[in-house]
Amino acid sequence: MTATLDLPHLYSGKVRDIYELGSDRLLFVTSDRISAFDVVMAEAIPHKGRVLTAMSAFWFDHLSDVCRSHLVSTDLDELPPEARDPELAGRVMIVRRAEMLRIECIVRGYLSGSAWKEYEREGTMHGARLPTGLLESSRLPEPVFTPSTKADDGEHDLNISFDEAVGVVGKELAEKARDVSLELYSRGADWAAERGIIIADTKFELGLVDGELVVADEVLTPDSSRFWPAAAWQPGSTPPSFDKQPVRDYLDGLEWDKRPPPPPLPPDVVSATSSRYIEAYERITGRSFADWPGSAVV
Ligand code: Q0Z
Repeated sequence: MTATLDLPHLYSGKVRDIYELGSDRLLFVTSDRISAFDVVMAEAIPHKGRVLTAMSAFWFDHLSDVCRSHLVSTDLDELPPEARDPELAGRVMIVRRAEMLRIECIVRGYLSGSAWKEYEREGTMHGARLPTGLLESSRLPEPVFTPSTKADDGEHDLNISFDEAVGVVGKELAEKARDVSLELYSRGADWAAERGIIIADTKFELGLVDGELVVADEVLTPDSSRFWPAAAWQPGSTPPSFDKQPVRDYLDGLEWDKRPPPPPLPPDVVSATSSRYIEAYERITGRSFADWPGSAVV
């Protein structure tokens, strides 16, 4: 499924690959791969790469008054002819090459994951005291910017204080990054909440293009955020993730030590997961996924 493109390769993540398109542009290709418990599954989730691409494109446009983005085009026809593989339709993004900030801009609206673990132990989140009596998955009094530094491959990112973020990117940029991240999250989370999806937390990757701050990478997708079905949210427990729940449920019922190789996923788990991704896209955008490029490709 990974098309080996005849372009200079720049990076690969678990589910995405970046190629160079000249000196100031990059090509993002999002695959249908899925990870659970930090392990990439053997099976692809049909349409997942296209859903994530479509959702990021929606948010970039919807939130363009908050911050410009790196997105130039999702149109396959704008690629060099030799790269126009129909198999890539709907899951490519031509982007401006940015000078990436060396911090991860995380915003949390709900108490979950590592933030909940810290609060449980210390009564703090990211070192700052929170009100007592919050539960796992509680909504925070207000969204909080909790930056981290990019760790080396395979390592977990490290939480840093706002002052440490200032040390990495400077005061002016750190303040801009914080303000933009909080506004992107608040606007996106309010929008999604009206459509039955809680975005509990998210990670933005910001960069500079010609000295201007832009939002890069993917934005407010299930892969960069925790999406919860609002109907299943109940403080005191962790709701199922909107998208990966069929995979998690299946894996939880097995005796697997969460180390590669992953167990094979049954076809019904794969197709239920695919449907969940498409449902998240359609709920958030109000658009039919059938209208996104590549749907007709067999
Ligand atoms: C994004 C990442 C991925 C591994 C670099 N517009 C940009 N200009 C320059 N660099 C980047 C971007 Cl978005 C950039 N990442 C994150 C994405 C695989 C790492 F698909 N790294």
